[in-house]
This record gives sequence, C-alpha cells and structure tokens, in this order.
Amino acid sequence: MHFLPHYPAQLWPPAASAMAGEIDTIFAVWCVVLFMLVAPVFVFMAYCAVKYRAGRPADREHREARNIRIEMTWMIVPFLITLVFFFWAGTIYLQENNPPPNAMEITALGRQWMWKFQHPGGQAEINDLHVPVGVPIRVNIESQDVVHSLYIPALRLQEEAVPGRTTELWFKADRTGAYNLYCSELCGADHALMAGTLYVMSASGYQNWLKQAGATQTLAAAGKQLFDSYGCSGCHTPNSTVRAPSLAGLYGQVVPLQDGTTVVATDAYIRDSILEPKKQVVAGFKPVMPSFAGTIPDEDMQKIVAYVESLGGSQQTP
Ligand code: HEC
Ligand SMILES: [Cu+2]
Repeated sequence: MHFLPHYPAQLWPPAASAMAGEIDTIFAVWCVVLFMLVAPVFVFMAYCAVKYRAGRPADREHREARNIRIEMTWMIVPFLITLVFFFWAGTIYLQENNPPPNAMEITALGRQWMWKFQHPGGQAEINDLHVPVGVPIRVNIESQDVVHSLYIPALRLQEEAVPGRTTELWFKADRTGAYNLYCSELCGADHALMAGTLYVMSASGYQNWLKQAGATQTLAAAGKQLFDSYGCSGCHTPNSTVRAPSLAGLYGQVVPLQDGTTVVATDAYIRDSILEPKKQVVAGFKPVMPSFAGTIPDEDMQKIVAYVESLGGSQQTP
C-alpha cells in the first residue's frame, strides 16, 4: 500500500482508451460552440456600454422595430446546433453504459479507505488494478460502508460505489501504461489516501501478473462454497422440498415475475433477489425466500453473484 498516488494530478491527462478520446473531442467542440454562442453577446454588451454611456450624445429614442426573421434566426440556429450535441452525447452515453457481452469482469469493493479489486480467477489486489490492454473490461462496483466513487481520469470515467447496490463501468484501454485512479467522493478522514494505480498491461504481462498474484480459488468456486454454507442450496436444488427456481442458466435471461412484468437477470437483479426477495417474486413461486440483508457481507455477496453468473445463461441443468 502507498500513501499518495505515484503520479501527480494532471489537468488534462493522456487518454488511455478510444472512448476517452471521443469524450475529449465532444468536450473541446462543445467549448468552442459555447464560446461562439456567448462571445457575440458579450461583444455587443461592451459595444453598447461604450456607445450609450452617460453623457454620450447617442440616439436614445426607443423604437419598437420587431424583426421576426432575426428573432427566429437567433433562436433556431443555436437550437439546432445544440440538438446535434444531444444526439452526439447520447450516442457516447449509450456506448459508455452498454458493456459488450464478452467483457471480462472485475469486482471493485470500496471501503474506508481503500479499493479492493478482484479478478475472475480470484486474484485480489488493494488500490492497484492490473488489466490487459485491448480487452473490454466491466467493473462491478460495490461499497461496504459509505458512498465512494471510482474515478479513472485517463479513461474519463467515474462511477459511484453505493452501499447495497451494484453499479458498473466498462472500458477498453488501448494504451499500456500506469494511470491514476481515485475515490472522488469525500468519504471520511482518509479519503485523500483512497487512491491507486491502474496498470494497463500487454496480454502476456497480465498473464504473468495473474500467476504471481496467485489465487487459491476462483471467485465462482468461493461463491459455490458460500452458496452451500448460507443454506441457499437447501432450497435451490432440484430435489429440495421447497419449490425454488433453478438458478442454472438464469444469468442474462428474461425472468417473468408474479406481477406480470418481466426483468432481465443482471448482477443487480441477482443481488436484489438475495437482499430483498419479496420485491420481485418470480412467477409461479411462493415468496418464501428469506432476506439475507445484513447477513451476507458484501465481499461474500460478490462471490455468490459470481457463482450464480457462472451457472451460465444457456445451459438448462445445474
Ligand atoms: C427457503 C428457501 C430459499 C432459500 C434458503 C433461498 N432461496 Fe432463493 N428463492 C427461493 C424461492 C421460493 C424463490 C422464488 C420466489 C422469489 O423470487 O422470491 C427464490 C428466488 C431466488 C432468486 C431469483 C431466481 C430467478 O429465477 O429469478 C435468486 C437469484 C435466489 N433465490 C438466490 C438465492 C441465494 C443466493 C440464496 C442463499 C443466499 C437463496 N436464494 C436462498 C427460495 C429460497
Ligand atoms: Cu472513498
């Protein structure tokens, strides 16, 4: 663990992903357009302030000359220009919020005052995050205590870590290197120390790192054990006396609910099903599952969710 980020804060850090480049472009163009919309107003204000200042023999007669053409122009032209940004920014927003389905999953757990990251193979690291270059990566973010926020300036990404919820961000870094990562939510006395480094590595470098980081167990395997020890398997097995839905093939599927609506089985849904089972009851089943809120710590929760996910989205039997 280190006490301050290795690299000094930068005003405009280099972009480590294509998406970061796109965000820079829209930001720069937006600044130019804003300047073009605002500058004429201020120039005209200054001109009038000089021309009509006290004691100046200017023509002050008030004329009501309306020119509908000019009025329409100054409303419609800026409107159309800003509308372009609506669609442009909307496209980037959608892209940023829809991780590709093949993305590699890493979990991030924020707590006072550190980030803990875990790789699919079970490798864990504190404050630093090692990822391979050119691979889409989805980070599932949770908090163990208060609201934190994972902020990686070089990727132009920031996402809140909210207790009791899973949030996510995804990225595909194109440039190897070391980049700062921070907590950007004032979260207590040592908030300033909640920072580390994102290492974007070559594929082979990442494999080597995984090896030396070691792991006794994959996340999903650890989750399987917890699934048994918390008693989930008592109900969620084909031959149990309680009728509970099979979790095999659940992940990513559309689940019909008791109230006639449907929901997609995402990480957040699986988590909610465990913490608040009465909120969304699966159609055809009785709401007999107890809530595990306050019983299962977040770290275990991430493993259990990884296990349920590992049961896959297509196979039919456990
Ligand atoms: C007492 C029996 C029982 C226990 C124990 C139990 N569940 Fe359930 N579970 C159910 C039933 C019944 C449903 C369906 C009704 C509902 O949605 O609440 C369900 C629903 C779910 C769902 C949603 C399934 C779907 O098809 O959408 C998930 C995920 C889930 N349980 C996970 C777990 C996990 C993880 C544990 C252990 C921490 C657990 N359950 C413990 C009975 C149980
Ligand atoms: Cu924090």
